[in-house]
Amino acid sequence: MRPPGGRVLTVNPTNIVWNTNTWVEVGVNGIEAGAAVRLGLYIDVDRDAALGTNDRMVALFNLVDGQTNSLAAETIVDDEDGAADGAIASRVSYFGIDGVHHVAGSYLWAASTNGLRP
Ligand SMILES: [Ca+2]
Ligand SMILES: [Ca+2]
Repeated sequence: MRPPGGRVLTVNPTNIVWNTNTWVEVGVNGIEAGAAVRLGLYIDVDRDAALGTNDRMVALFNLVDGQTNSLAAETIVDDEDGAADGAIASRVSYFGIDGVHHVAGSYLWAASTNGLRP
């Protein structure tokens, strides 16, 4: 049974300077307990702050509510809370300023339980 309030995707922080080394927390709430979620990061090519057909995916994470990674690696994106509780608390490493996540630009996060785009 889906909790009341609907699905919510949260991102913190929502803006970083290109040379910042940090974690970006991405949360998905209001899903079925134990649900699989596809979490995508898109470059907002037309910079309209909305996911459209011109925007391109640059990262995709397949997550399951309640599953952490078997390697116990901090940098592998998973459900940090480890509980099948209808919420995924993930975090993405933005450490290492030569990484692709540090390319200056506008990005969008999207989450879906049944496909790449919500
Ligand atoms: Ca767009
Ligand atoms: Ca969870």
